[in-house]
Amino acid sequence: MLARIAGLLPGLFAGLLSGAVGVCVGILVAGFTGPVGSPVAAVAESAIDLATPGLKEFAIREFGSNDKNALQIGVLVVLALFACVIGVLARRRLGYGLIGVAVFAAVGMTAAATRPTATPADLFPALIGSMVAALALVLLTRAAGPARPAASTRPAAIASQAGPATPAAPARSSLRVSEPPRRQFMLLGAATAGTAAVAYVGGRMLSEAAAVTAAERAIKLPTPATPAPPLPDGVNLHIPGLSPFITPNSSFYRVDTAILLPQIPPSSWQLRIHGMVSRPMTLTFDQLLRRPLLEDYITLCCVSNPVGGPYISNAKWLGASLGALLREAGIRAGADQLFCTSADGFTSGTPVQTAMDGRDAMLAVAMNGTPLPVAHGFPVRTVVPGLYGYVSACKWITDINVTTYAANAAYWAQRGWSQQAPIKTESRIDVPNGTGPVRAGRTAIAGVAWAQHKGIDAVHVRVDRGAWQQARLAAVPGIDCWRQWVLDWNAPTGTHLIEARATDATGYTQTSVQASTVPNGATGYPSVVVSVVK
Ligand SMILES: Nc1nc2c(c(=O)[nH]1)N[C@H]1C(S)=C(S)[C@@H](COP(=O)(O)O)O[C@H]1N2
Ligand SMILES: [Mo]
Repeated sequence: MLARIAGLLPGLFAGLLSGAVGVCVGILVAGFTGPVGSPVAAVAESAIDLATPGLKEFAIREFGSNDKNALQIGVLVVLALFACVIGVLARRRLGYGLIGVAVFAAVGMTAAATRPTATPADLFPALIGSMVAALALVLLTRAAGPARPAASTRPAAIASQAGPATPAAPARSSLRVSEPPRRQFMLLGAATAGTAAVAYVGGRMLSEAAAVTAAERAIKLPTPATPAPPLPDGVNLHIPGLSPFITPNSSFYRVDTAILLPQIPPSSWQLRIHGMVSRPMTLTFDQLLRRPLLEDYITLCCVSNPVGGPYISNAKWLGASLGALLREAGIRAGADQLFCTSADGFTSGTPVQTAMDGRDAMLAVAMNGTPLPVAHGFPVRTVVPGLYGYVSACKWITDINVTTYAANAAYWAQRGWSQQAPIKTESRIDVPNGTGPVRAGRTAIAGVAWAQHKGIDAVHVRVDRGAWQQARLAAVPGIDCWRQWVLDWNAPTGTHLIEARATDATGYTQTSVQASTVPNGATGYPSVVVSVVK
């Protein structure tokens, strides 16, 4: 009896593993072709359609809102049993097993094809999954060696007839029964299981990402209660090579610790505000959208942006006032830090005072008129004008713990960066960029300058350490964003050093002292060496 079961084991394993890799590859393919053709889901949905009303009621009664999950588990159990049978049959005769896989394929493809929104592409998950299952079945069955349902008993019988004169036969038979499965079979089995696991995880990630993309597209952004001021004429000086006033989302700089971007469906997003507050609260995405929204042009900048570096961009943000929310929560005396946590575990520490001093600190939901791209924090992030990103711009935010700086150090503060980090008044030269020669004669030296929440009052440029010349400033809609500037230059031939410096509205002029980015932002004049030719 035991021997008989042991004899079935390779077949059972081969069947189960083939079925598993087939289903998982199907899920992976559905990650590309869309959820409609995902094999288990399609079969489960078809089962619902075929079920009698009485059966449906039973399922809803017994499993409640979990009825769909229960059904998918049911489909998987049936599938597993079927796969076992296929595996055992395949050891008798490979053809039988393959017919079984074809039945699998037919059921899966029929289920997918009859979904109301099915397209031809939805046939691929079941088709490709079944092909992979068939391949696995062939390989595993071959590696398992010849079937011996009878062989496990028969040699012993022969041996007993043969008597003690032929001891080799019973020895061989007992060896066969207890023989460890062949190495090749084990290795193939492990490889199949590994493939199934990788396909499953990959498929799930793809379908989650697709679901989030769909949810993102479906969001209808409310009109802001406090719209951004109209963009004045002349925010763009229209100089080739100069950074546009608004950075398109696709070229907005990105800095984060995420290897895989968090995929958060807005329907499951929640923000908890707790800690040193009188009225802790939890907010859903819909509740956030129903609040009066404000809109502002805010330039985000990374503390690790070197002088002249690229980690700075400007966008029009839309979001709910962070200050208003905090007032509703009621900040208790002594709290000085908003310890914000992202869905991926990153943390940032924003000063309570800055978030509540009336500037446009917000829980942003949109960027340049579209919902936040996933890479920039979908569905919700903080944006606080005037502070470097690591202390103000928590993407994928899910939690705000109102606390103190003494009690909690956020992600980068634990790694040697300052707990408080206002953005330093800085400028950058975009044109000329120093990568190629410039023609002698009239040309533009142009760039951007920023002093968020202070405003830029002047930019000066000097060539070859000569006198500082005042640049012409572009228009700006407010003080939270960067400002373009230009100086007309009559360029003489030769190699020249161009430097710039910005002065903000508090009267402070950016320092010439060079500091590195650690611990709270780089300083020094931006400079470009340019060769001017005839
Ligand atoms: N969740 C999360 N939020 C984050 C970060 C991060 O690593 N994870 N990086 C911060 C840093 S250092 C910066 S400069 C800004 C950059 O925002 P962006 O990628 O949208 O430009 O996001 C901040 N928010
Ligand atoms: Mo940053």
